[in-house]
Amino acid sequence: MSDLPRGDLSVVLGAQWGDEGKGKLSDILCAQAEVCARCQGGNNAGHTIVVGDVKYDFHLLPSGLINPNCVAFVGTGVVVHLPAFFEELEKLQKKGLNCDKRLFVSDRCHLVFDLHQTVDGLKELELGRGSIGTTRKGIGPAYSSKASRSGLRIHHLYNFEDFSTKFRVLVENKRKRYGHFEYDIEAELIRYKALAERLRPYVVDGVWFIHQKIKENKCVLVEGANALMLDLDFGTYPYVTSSNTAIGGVCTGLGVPPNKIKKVIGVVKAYTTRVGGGPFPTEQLNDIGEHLQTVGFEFGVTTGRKRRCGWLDMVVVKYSTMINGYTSFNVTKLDILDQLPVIKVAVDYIHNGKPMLSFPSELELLEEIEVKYVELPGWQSDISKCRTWEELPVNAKKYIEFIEKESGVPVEWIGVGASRDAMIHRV
Ligand code: 2SA
Ligand code: GDP
Ligand code: MG
Repeated sequence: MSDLPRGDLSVVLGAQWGDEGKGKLSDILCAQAEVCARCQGGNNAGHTIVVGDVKYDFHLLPSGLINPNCVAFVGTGVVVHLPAFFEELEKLQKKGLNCDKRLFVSDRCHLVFDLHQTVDGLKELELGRGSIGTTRKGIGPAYSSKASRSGLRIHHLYNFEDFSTKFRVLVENKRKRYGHFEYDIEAELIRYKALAERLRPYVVDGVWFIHQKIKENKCVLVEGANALMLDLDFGTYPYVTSSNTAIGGVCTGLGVPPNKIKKVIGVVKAYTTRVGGGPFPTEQLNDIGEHLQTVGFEFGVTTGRKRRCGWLDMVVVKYSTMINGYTSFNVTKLDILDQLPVIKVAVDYIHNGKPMLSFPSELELLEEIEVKYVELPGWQSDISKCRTWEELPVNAKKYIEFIEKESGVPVEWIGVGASRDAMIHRV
């Protein structure tokens, strides 16, 4: 087990378009971490963790909950749909997790209402063929309310008269913009009054809470959701989510200074997947894509949608590395490449005969590029039982070393299967 720093933050971030396996690594590291915090996103996220015969799906709550010694914290930058919060908690409890006194939520978190989910659907309809392909969990509209200063935060629930006034204004403003839609305001207010009381034991001053843990010299792990290429500023805008999924989101979402971040582990799937709309230069709309989708069982954890699949893209990984400053990588799902005789990796985007400097801002340019690949030999053997670097076939080692050489980032962890133990740790 790698040593996580005490009194400082370690961060797990997705380096591509999400679903790299952040949940699995977070769970493993939470054997050591005493606090597992989410800092952005909401229940659009989907993190699957397999422990023995039990499969857990996390959406809004931190994966650290599986480990009984770990406290879970939903930080300020997360947008919280309260019915989903309790639904997920109940599901986990039914699976035998005791979450008593170890789940906390920041009083400054913005709330996602069913209203935001309705608007999410209406916006997608308006966009038609150019729709983003959101999870329809109301994430974008909730962050829009926050940015336009008309959102409601958890602490507002405890001054219910004021909350009710603000809530009515919020609904009416959305009706002005989208036309009348059915929404029973009074019934919703009754529901939220009860939800507020149910939530009370979980609510903490989010800034004080995280700083207290730091002061107590606790080992704190931040579990990123979504991924760099879905970041609101640095992703493939507008085909992104509405939060800062990059390293900056850790500071803004928890209220901690950057000098408290000591370790940033980038999770890189050994190939690339994307769910929803938007550009994907190495996508394989052919037998290879289907092979990766089927063997990798690439379905959305939140929506059940099929994920689009393609080759590993080092242009993306290097761009992601510049922004997030990874101290090491976890390469996941290497086992999914087991059967392939040849594996391709994108190393450059060629535009007008020249390699582009990096991943471009203008998505239109991506339609004019040619992707330059290198071909690496496959290993064509089952690596799912390998538990040490030495046990990996030589071509699998070469694949990992190629990623290290191209990115300049050491690969510390290698995933060879879905279960918790199917991980190689290079020390
Ligand atoms: P949203 O709902 O506003 O955040 O959608 C905006 C874009 O962000 C993508 N997005 C995701 N991409 C990968 N995984 C996510 N979580 C689930 C999973 C997704 C699922 O783990 O599989 O079940 O479909 C996630 N959440 C948001 C989304 O596809 C849009 O492209
Ligand atoms: P996250 O959103 O980044 O946490 O990833 P997801 O949970 O959405 O998707 C990753 C999927 O791959 C999950 O079903 C994991 O159980 C699975 N997984 C993670 N690592 C590995 C691995 O190394 N090999 C295999 N075969 N599956 C993995
Ligand atoms: Mg996921």
